[in-house]
Amino acid sequence: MYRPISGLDSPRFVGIKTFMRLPHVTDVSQCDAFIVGVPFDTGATYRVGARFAPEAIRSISAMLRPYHPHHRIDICDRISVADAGDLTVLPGFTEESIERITGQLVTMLEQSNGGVPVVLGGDHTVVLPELRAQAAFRKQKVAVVHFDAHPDTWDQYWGERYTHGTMYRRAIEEDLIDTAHSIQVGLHGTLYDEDDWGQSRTLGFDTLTLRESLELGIPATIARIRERVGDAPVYLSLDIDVMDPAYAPGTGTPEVGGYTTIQMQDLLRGLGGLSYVGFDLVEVLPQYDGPGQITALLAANLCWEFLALVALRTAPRA
Ligand SMILES: [Mn+2]
Repeated sequence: MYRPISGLDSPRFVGIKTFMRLPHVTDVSQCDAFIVGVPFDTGATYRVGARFAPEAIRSISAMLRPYHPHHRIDICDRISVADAGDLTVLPGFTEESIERITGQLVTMLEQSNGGVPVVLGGDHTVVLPELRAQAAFRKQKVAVVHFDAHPDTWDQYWGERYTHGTMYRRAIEEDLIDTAHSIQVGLHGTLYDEDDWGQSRTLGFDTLTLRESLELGIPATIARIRERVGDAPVYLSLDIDVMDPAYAPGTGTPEVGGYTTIQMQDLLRGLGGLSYVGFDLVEVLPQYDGPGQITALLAANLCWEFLALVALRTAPRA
């Protein structure tokens, strides 16, 4: 059973930076969940630099403690979590990277017998190999809860079909997503066309724009997500650009008018009890981050909420 080094035992600035001061392992067979970096950013259409996100998130994640005061659980009493390091990627070679990321994730899913990966992106392209790996391991498609400013269901950018703005369309074409139980939440920002959001609904996603979500309120947004997902195995993917740039300036394609930190904490805290198979936190760009590493700090804390969601579905160990 892996758990983090406590800041009561040694100061939190001491030591090599793994996520939350968890043990670094190369074998995830003893993990209920594992942190894994996927530092791939060749799929980005504007700013690049998410390849440096895993190290930035890990660095500030030394601040995290194991007890969750809202859920009233010690996350690490309930689940064994370790930091599995980073996957190998090929910068500049998107399709080859997707193949390699898929293979490495399948190995980890097999080794951990379905342990839950919490992926530190990387740009959002990495969701395609994540979903390919889940489908290969589970022999079934999974539902997706997708928090993002953007639908990421465009068909192509400049004739290129594999980018961080097109991979949800590719995933649906490959029949990796149970769209009937999937939802995109938080869509906002300027569009190319009136149909930019409608194309996601045409492909089968339910959608809640940021405005619709705020008009419903957070509790009703939670209810809409829970009702949509039901009992389906579900992958939760969070693009940090769903947040307002005031809270998360360090991202590749920022859009003004997103969620606040507290709204997103409340959303995630309302989503316990779903059948999670994996998570990702993508599109953090440390070189555009604000003072105090606020984007990386937020990202680390949202990943901690993901671990709590894994812990909530698991009974305490004897
Ligand atoms: Mn995205």
